[in-house]
Amino acid sequence: GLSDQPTRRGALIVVEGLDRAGKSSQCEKLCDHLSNQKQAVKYVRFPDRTTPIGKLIDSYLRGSSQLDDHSIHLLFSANRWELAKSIQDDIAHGITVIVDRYSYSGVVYSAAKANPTLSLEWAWQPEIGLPRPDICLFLSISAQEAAKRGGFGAERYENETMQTRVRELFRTIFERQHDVCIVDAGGSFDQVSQEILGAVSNCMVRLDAIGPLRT
Ligand code: DGP
Ligand code: NA
Ligand code: NA
Repeated sequence: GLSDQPTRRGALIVVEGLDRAGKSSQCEKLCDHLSNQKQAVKYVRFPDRTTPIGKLIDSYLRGSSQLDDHSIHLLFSANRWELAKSIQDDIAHGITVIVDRYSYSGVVYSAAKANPTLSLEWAWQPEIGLPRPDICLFLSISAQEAAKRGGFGAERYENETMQTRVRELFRTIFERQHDVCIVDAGGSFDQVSQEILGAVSNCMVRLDAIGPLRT
């Protein structure tokens, strides 16, 4: 009977982009949209600053502590690993998980530091085996557009030099990546959101064909 049907799994949706690209408000809109369609949905944001590891990251980002580039890189990755099991479980139970920043931010922000022993390749290693997104939406804005959206905050990485390197590295890795959907985030909120909703609904249709959550 119908009750024997396995639950259709949820999707793993990742939203990436520069600071001020509009990730968080677009994630909120996407959550609302899916909830309105009676889809179970959860929002996860990395770094998750509430865990013990997340508190170390928060202190580092606010400049209250100093850490070696490799050490902080591994903490960001550990912060994703500590939530990996719960993300997998939610997805298996039919919940779609929307993730605000993931491994792509992880490798790009660290590699942008141009530390000679912290290459993109090195930075990828601790990400291997994490749940793989069914879709990654990259919210792309130009340097000029970013500047228009207001000044930098006080956190580490919120400066012109870092943001320029981050933008270049995001472009470099996403050129090689096939399962990434590049969204022009320079348009109006509604234009951007329409593009995101369209890409996500295509992904949902393909979900059965994709099969189980990959790593
Ligand atoms: P957010 O809370 O989204 O504003 O992120 C905080 C800052 O940390 C932001 O500048 C991006 C950066 N970031 C996010 N994830 C990672 C990561 O895994 N590694 C590094 N090095 N930086 C990250
Ligand atoms: Na930030
Ligand atoms: Na941000």
